[in-house]
Amino acid sequence: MAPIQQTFFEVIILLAGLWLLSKGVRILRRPAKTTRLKGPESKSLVFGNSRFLSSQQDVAPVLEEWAERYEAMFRIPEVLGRTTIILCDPKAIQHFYSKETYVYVHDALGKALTADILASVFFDSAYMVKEAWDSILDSSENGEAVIDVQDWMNHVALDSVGIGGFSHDFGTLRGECSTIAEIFDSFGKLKPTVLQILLLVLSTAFPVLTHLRPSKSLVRKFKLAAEEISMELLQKARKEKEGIVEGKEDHSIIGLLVKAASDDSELHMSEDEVIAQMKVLILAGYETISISLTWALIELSKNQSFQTTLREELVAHYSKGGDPTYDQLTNDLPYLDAVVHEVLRLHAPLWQTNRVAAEDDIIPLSVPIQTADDKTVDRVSIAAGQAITVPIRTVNRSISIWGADAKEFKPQRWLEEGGIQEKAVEIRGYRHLLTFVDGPRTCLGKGFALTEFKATLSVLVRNYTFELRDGPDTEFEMGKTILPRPKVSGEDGCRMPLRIRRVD
Ligand code: HEM
Ligand SMILES: *[C@@H]1O[C@H](CO)[C@@H](O)[C@H](O)[C@H]1NC(C)=O
Ligand SMILES: *[C@@H]1O[C@H](CO)[C@@H](O)[C@H](O)[C@H]1NC(C)=O
Ligand SMILES: CC(=O)N[C@H]1CO[C@H](CO)[C@@H](O)[C@@H]1O
Repeated sequence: MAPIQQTFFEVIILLAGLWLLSKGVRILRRPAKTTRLKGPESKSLVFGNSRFLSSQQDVAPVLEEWAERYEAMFRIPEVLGRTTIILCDPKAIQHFYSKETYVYVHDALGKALTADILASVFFDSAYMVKEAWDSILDSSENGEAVIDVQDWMNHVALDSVGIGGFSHDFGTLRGECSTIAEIFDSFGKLKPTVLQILLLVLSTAFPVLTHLRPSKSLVRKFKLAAEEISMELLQKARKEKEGIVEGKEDHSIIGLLVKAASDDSELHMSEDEVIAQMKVLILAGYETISISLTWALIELSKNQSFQTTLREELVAHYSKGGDPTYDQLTNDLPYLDAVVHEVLRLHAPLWQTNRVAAEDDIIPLSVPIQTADDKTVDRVSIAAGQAITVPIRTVNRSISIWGADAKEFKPQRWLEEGGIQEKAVEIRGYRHLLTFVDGPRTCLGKGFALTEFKATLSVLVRNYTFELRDGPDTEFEMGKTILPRPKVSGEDGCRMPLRIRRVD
């Protein structure tokens, strides 16, 4: 940004801040009782460190370095004098997640999501990808093709969440256009405009504005499209329930929710609540899965030995019969399981959880820290209103927690005895990972996600070899969509070109 623009921004933001202050918003007030923690100096009077952090490609190493330089619990100055506290201490994180309150709607959605997952939905999607790739390879002369796997994984993720989530076939794998898919795609192609950058910075100060990121009109379009689809699906599900549509019972997540919404049920979910949950499903189940699958294919392409080991395990399994069942995906394919968990550890699609303390609290620590006043403490007071962040990505890749090879993709660590360091075992989340978050607010789609992840990889890796288009030295960077996505450094859009061949 040019210096003049920068000054202009600072003035605008200062004015906006002063205006809100005059409206009685208590943003400059430092929470009175929060323990004074160490942390980096403020880089800007107005922005604190917010703009510095949002200009970073990857904040994880920055936060890891700060945790090392200051303490495993430290504070960051943010916009207009606010602060955020960052938790990297396992005990503190466990306390933080376990304290969250249960929300009632979650309960119903959670039950529906864990009911019985039909792996066949995911195999159907995977075989549709196979069909499409086979026909691409059939028309290529040398039996190889470069394809954008990111785009294909978008289709897999959207179609699967549509069918598994609410019996709706978006049909993107068959080449149908979906408004939802187009909207998500356009997030990836956007270069942020000046206004969006401004909103981004403001939204870190005023969480009300968060929904304006990254583009207000796109977000509104998304909401409308999701509502339209939701209404349609709801009506369909209702008809099915009343027996107007014949055929088999609807086992989709939303089908189960609609049943929960019936009047004689104790749940009494309103139509609006069901629609809200469908939107959550599309948002929560689309980007996350698509990004993880893309990363899995990248990691397997970077080092062929991982790919070969995984393929051998799959071929051996398939030689005994057809597609693995849900139980087999969970229990009988240890290397597949290790690959999936290593991808989730290194490439957690959600980088952090942000919360504001609803009431005063005391957070215990596993290792005592020094406060800014040079006192040694093993617990930290938090005043209501204090913003707190758990940097999922930082903790998962932290050298102090995972060991010297923390930044390497190493599926073996999940299989070897003692492969997981003692400190990592203290992280109580699913398999010591924070990727799905711990406690009452844990990801409700974890089983759905793991099954989809494994089913898709098992078919694709069994049938194709993957290589990076430009060889093993390809550099990657993070593209900004709704969540950060991998892309080839310096290229436009969020594409991930890989060279595929059939396995003979
Ligand atoms: C690799 C894939 C996924 C990852 C890493 C992931 C991660 C997460 C995380 C970290 C949260 C907690 C967010 C927070 O409270 O701050 C969450 C919430 C949730 N996830 Fe997932 N998720 C994944 C896939 C899915 C899928 C496939 C579904 C559904 C089909 C799903 C459904 C949900 C729902 C319903 C919530 C609760 C949302 C809310 O509290 O409003 N997730 N997920
Ligand atoms: C690939 O992974 C194997 C197994 O961990 C390792 O021995 C090998 O050095 C790796 N190769 C490269 C190029 O990183
Ligand atoms: C492709 O994978 C399926 C299992 O998903 C397997 O049955 C089939 O034989 C594979 N085809 C080739 C050509 O390897
Ligand atoms: C956040 C975090 O765990 N940081 C650690 C990174 O690794 C160094 C070196 O092992 C530790 O000192 C930090 O505490």
